[in-house]
Amino acid sequence: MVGRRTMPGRLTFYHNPRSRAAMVRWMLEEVGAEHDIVPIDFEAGDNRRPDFLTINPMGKIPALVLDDGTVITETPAIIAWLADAYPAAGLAPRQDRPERGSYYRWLFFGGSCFEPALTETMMRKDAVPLSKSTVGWGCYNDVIDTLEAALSRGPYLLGDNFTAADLYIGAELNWAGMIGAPRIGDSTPIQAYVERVIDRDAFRRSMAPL
Ligand SMILES: N[C@@H](CCC(=O)N[C@@H](CS)C(=O)NCC(=O)O)C(=O)O
Repeated sequence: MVGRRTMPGRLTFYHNPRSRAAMVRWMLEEVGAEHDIVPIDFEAGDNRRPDFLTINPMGKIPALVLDDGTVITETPAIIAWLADAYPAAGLAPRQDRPERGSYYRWLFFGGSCFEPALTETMMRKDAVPLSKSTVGWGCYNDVIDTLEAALSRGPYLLGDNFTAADLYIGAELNWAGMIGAPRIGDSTPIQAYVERVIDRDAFRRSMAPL
């Protein structure tokens, strides 16, 4: 296809290990992408400096910049792009496979349902719950019920194969457990899934200090 390359060039990754960027570092390790890391120090205000705001006006990381200057933000978008850009890693079902639909489903579920439901539960503890039929994530308990049902078919969200959707959902569930979110640490299917998902060399490499 005209204008498409098979392998991306060197990537630039804006990173802080105590942030969602940790998921992208794991994904970069999974696919073996050549990249440079630009550390972002929140305390020093790096993410609010004008040069960074030209990359992401939201002042947030992770951000990935391709060698042609294209900027990708939003963790699941970066993860999905990397899975497609490095097909040899086998972390995304091909577009013509039926699993591709489920793959999109769970990637988007992470960003549009799990994350906001978790935020609502952890940060609005005493607030009146938002209308379940109006907010896109319904409610936290429905989100967790849905994930537990999906994981009970396991070992992975799409069946036998680990995909980038597992990396994202698994990492988010792992993080939710660490911050003491309800129904995570005491859920047998969720804990078994998290342990399975993070038992990977690329995850261990991504945890090494830089
Ligand atoms: N929707 C974004 C959220 C990114 C985000 O909120 N990043 C946080 C760190 S986990 C951040 O950069 N916070 C710094 C700030 O907003 O000042 C994603 O999924 O990547």
